[in-house]
Amino acid sequence: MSKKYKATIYFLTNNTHKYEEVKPIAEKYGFHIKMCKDVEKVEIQSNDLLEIAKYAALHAYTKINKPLMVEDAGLFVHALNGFPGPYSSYVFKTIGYEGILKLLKNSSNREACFRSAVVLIYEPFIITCLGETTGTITTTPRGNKGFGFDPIFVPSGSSKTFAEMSINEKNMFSHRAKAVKSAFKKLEKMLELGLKTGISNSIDDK
Ligand code: ITT
Repeated sequence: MSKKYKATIYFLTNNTHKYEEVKPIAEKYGFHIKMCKDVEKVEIQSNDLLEIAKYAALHAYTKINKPLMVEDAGLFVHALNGFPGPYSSYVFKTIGYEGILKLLKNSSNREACFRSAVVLIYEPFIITCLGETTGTITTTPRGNKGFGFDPIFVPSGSSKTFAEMSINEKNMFSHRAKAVKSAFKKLEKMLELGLKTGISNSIDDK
């Protein structure tokens, strides 16, 4: 690592797109982020994204004992009473975004939102943050960037789908960027306070 970072944070995810989105944000706050695939991400069944992320983070932390971040997200479609929400991963694998478009075929209500829950463990701190982006579901898919439901989601304030945006553009709107930014902001504050009070005597890489 040539640049001087405040610390390395292990990002527990199998999704390279998520890693690519989070990396520039982490670096802006001075943290080096490393994708961590060698520890299992245990996903409990819950309606609450934060509960899912918390369990996965605590479970992984007992294995790696290093600064760690977990992020869980989902698409919540209003006309479908919030479906697929926390089941987004399974729904994407089974019916894909085409399935969501079919379910909404006769619906004039295209409102939806993406939600993200982040858990960041950096001893002695456990930081949790939420991010939400409202928007609409298109009638046909557009764009070939990103992943998951990106081709059918247009965030409020833009006319492009997430799949038509570069990572930097998506990060200006996304649920993930909002949650991750506030997590790093909080961590920065905690570390400053810790240093001032002498609670934490080192912010070097562990
Ligand atoms: P992990 O390894 O980090 O769990 P994942 O792809 O399973 O990666 P999530 O559980 O956070 O990610 O998200 C569940 C699904 O929701 C994901 O598979 C996508 O289909 C969808 N999703 C989440 N965030 C998205 C985004 O920013 N854009 C498009 N689809 C998204």
